[in-house]
Amino acid sequence: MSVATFEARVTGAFGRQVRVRGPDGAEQPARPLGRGLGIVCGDTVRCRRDERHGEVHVLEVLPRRTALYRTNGRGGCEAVLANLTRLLVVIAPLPVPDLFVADRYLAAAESAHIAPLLVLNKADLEVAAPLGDALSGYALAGYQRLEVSAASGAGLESLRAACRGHTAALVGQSGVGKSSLAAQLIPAERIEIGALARAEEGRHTTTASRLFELPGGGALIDSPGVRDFAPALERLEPRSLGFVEVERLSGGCRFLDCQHLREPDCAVRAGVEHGSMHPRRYESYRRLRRLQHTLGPAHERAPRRGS
Ligand SMILES: Nc1nc2c(ncn2[C@@H]2O[C@H](COP(=O)(O)OP(=O)(O)O)[C@@H](O)[C@H]2O)c(=O)[nH]1
Ligand SMILES: [Mg+2]
Ligand SMILES: [Zn+2]
Repeated sequence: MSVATFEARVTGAFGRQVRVRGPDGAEQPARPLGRGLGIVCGDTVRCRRDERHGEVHVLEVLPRRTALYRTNGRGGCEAVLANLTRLLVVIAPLPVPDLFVADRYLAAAESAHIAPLLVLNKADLEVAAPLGDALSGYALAGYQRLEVSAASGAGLESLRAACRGHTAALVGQSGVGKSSLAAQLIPAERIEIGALARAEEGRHTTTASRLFELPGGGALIDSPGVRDFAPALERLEPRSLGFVEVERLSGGCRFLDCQHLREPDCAVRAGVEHGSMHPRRYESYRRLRRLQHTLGPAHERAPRRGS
């Protein structure tokens, strides 16, 4: 007896609760067969329909084109989203931005070869001087920026164009307006807005990333907001940790393995002094290096047993 299998796209994964969209376009729950498949939103999976129980089983995860990785609680590396071709790093004047989060997403995207785009939402609100200054740092690094407003509709056409044909994901702090933007781009879907604001008041939440088909082709993932994002450090470019301007400048450093901290003749530090890298971005880079030093060697020298 042969049982037909089919390929499907994972539209949501939360623990062992997985949703897939099959070739017929219908979204349905699916059950992973076996543990440790590590299915994430955006994955392509091979499925089989179990007619007797009226279920869909996930048999395997097909090779990923790209993956966004983070450090999990145990210092290990885990995929968060798969097969992205664009990362929309969303920031806003309110809530008060933590740009280190944005920097880390940008670094992870760069290292994973996912095209990043900085999206300044809530363009209807005033940009305070410190944010304006930080934005100039991103421009200096070479990041393209879209200014949009989910509230007024400004800039949404450009955002739509930037997503067309891509598998794009909206990431960033809670409250910046990721779900509001997703709701604008996919009006046919019911997307909950402000859901995480409530979750942060202490309730547990089952909010997970969700993938939607874009009307003009392509897919958009709305991801839950985060307070922090720790990229998987072993996946970052060793020389620059995924900071594009560090990558550019580091060619001039005296040492090939320069970490751009205290080494003599460091072209990156010189670049910061001469205004070719924004000091805030450099501070962000240093923090990520420090995180690498705290997590990295300790983790290698003393592997935890039994965990
Ligand atoms: N003023 C303004 N508020 C917005 C805009 N976009 C979203 N918001 C508000 O910001 C809050 C958080 O939005 P939400 O989409 O849930 O953010 P998320 O946590 O990033 O998904 C909600 O109260 C939205 O109404 C915008 O463009 N301008
Ligand atoms: Mg949201
Ligand atoms: Zn250097």
